[in-house]
Amino acid sequence: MNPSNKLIITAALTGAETTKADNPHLPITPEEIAQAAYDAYQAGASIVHLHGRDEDGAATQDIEIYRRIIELISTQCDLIIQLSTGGGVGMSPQERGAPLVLRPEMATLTTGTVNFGDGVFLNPRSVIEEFAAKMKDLGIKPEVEIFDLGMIPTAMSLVRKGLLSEPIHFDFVLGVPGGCAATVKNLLHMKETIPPNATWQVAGIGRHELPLAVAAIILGGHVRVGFEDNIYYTKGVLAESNAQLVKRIVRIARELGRDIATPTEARAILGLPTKGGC
Ligand code: KMH
Ligand code: ZN
Repeated sequence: MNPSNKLIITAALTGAETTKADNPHLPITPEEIAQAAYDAYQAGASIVHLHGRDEDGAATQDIEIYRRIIELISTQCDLIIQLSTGGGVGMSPQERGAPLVLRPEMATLTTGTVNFGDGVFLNPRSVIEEFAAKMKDLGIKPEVEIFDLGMIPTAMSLVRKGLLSEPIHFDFVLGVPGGCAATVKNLLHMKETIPPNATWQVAGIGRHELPLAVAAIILGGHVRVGFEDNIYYTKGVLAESNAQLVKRIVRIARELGRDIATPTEARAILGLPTKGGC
């Protein structure tokens, strides 16, 4: 199979908003997050999207916590590590951008402001440019997070300003209350709006995670699943682990004729430098 046709699965393990009260299997400590990452890797994930939590379970962008998580994951496997610069709603840009000094292979870059439930995920132009410039300086590949349509032209304006390099990797996050609705029509429109050389994945929120993932598999995109976006396996039944959500995507993708990218293959697809396996 042409490796570029392979499916990249990102596991968004923890997020900033989900709590253990929502799903007791949510990984919170660095040890739990690293174990969840390894299990997701064994299930077929090639990227992990990480958020830190403090000892009380609250979202944190503490560098030492991220450092510990990265160290624990990297000694076990060659997963592509992607850190969040979104953090949690209400965090300052300084706090959100702090983990970039760890020079992960990837980090998120949201190119616009969006209502986020009762909060506002604030991304003024100055913050977007600051994060993009920092990632460029440090050699970090951004995953451009698109919560609404207007964020795509903003990303393209960063290319014109020399702050973002093509090919861009987009993540269409659909179904956040306040953001773009999680419909296949919206997904198709976004896919058709980005440059042909871009790569893209979908992260459907809640019950939209699975149907949009299947649409992305069919449309040649990539998929993100995990407790950050969805805590259920089926209606009313909590997922037991992030790996369980990954495994289902692997099964469906294979049935639909898409094999699963290893981290090495995912690096090739995304244009990341190669790295030793484990
Ligand atoms: N927690 C959301 C407000 C990202 O990781 O970059 C933002 C978020 C996006 O999760
Ligand atoms: Zn996130």
